[in-house]
Amino acid sequence: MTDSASAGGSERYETIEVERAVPVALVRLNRPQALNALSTQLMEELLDALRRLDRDEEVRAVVLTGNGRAFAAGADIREMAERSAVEMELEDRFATWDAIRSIKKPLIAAVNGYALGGGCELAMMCDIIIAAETATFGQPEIAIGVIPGAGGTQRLTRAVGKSAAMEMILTGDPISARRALELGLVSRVVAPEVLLDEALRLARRIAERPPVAVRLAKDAVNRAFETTLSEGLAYERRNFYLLFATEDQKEGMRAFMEKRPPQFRGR
Ligand code: DAK
Repeated sequence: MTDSASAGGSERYETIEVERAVPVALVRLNRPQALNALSTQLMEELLDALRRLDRDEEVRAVVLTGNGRAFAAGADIREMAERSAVEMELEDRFATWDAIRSIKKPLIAAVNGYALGGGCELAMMCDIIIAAETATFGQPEIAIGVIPGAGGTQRLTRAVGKSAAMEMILTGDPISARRALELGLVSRVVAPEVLLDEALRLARRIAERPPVAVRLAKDAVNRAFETTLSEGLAYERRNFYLLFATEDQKEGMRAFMEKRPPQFRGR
């Protein structure tokens, strides 16, 4: 089922498209003439859509992709070019970006083309990245006189290690999807024509799993980037115990013992 209207109204957005195909949803960045440059409006619309989908009980995973030949070629350079440091600091556009971290449901980036600068950073804010063979990843900010500002120096370094991150960030040169796979930045590379099918298939597979456990698993994995091993293990354990308070845990374990498929209800 595809139902854009009940996604909260794809028609209300000018720079993204939302397709609700329960139990998953597909969000497309839609400024192809600017290679989906991440303008303030686009980021605000994206956050609004993701928050609505996060609250939508029927949607259990979200795929994010780009229309045209880019996932996103970065933040909108035209919008930033003449800003002063004080204007940038006062506007605090990072608040929108930071808020994406609070989305609880799994986000899968289906990277169809350029994922550069903020585009690469946005992909890295997702939980899983799948790339088309034709995709390229890079942090080219150095070439325009700045550095990554939406997490690139931190998330890329954690994803690919210091040496490869330094190469990419100090040269600004992009890497291919194959290289991104070798480095562990993405989990799969597929032919461009099957990218969306693969991403949606993965989203549907996750959507079969008990939703509360999926959310708490995402939460625990993300904690690994924030804390020490012993604190992370304690955090994992609390989430593990918490799941014994869900009906889905009882259902999952009983279904196993009764040799039948489980019926998860997100409770
Ligand atoms: N911003 C604005 N427009 C862009 C753009 C961008 N990042 N990237 C491409 N475009 C536009 C081009 O200007 C062009 O527009 P027209 O001239 O047709 O009007 C159109 O998209 C097609 O691009 P090209 O003609 O350049 O296409 P090519 O195939 O020749 O080249 C390219 C493709 C991806 C190699 C090239 O477009 C390119 O180098 N783009 C810029 C890549 C880049 O430097 N990205 C990093 C931007 S800095 C922040 C959060 C995040 C960030 C900053 C602040 N806050 C919350 C405050 C992140 C910063 C960045 O990402």
